Amino acid sequence: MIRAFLKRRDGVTAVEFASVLPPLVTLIAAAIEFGVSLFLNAAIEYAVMDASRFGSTGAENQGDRTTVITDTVVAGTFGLIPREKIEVAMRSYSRVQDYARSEDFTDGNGNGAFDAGEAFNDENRNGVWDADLSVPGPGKGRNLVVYEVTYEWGFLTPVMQRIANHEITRVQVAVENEPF
Ligand SMILES: [Ca+2]
Ligand SMILES: [Ca+2]
Repeated sequence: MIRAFLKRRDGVTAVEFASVLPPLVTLIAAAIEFGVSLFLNAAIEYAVMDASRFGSTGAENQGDRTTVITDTVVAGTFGLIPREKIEVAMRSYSRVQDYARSEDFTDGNGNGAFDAGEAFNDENRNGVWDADLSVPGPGKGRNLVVYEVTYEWGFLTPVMQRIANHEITRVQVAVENEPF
């Protein structure tokens, strides 16, 4: 196409080129945004792994771990994500195999879901059936901790800014605590 463009320096080619330019620019802008968001996700995963190594010995409290994760994300993304756009949440499971598991129940009416009145095994002894067995916070030794980092990301290129002004992205990393 470029050779044809160079050979034919007439109005027709200029018009043809002008008509492919907007979709081409949009495509390039989308590719840039996609690349940057891949980079940000990788940087956040790295930050969480790094911070969880610091936290997994139990030598500090939840507040410190949150600060370390936030600091590492800010430092690792070259100022692309401002500190106030980052949220860190932690929940922990006493056993690794409890991840994404609900308390066992007897499905009396066979609808595949727990309904009030059906018998259940109250493993955490809180008197109610739980769809998720996690508790908030960084947990104890050998607990599985799920770190969830949410950040609000504004698009870099004007083309994408016209389509949408920001997106909310969530990165989850699960790490097992050291015994402590
Ligand atoms: Ca049921
Ligand atoms: Ca329960």
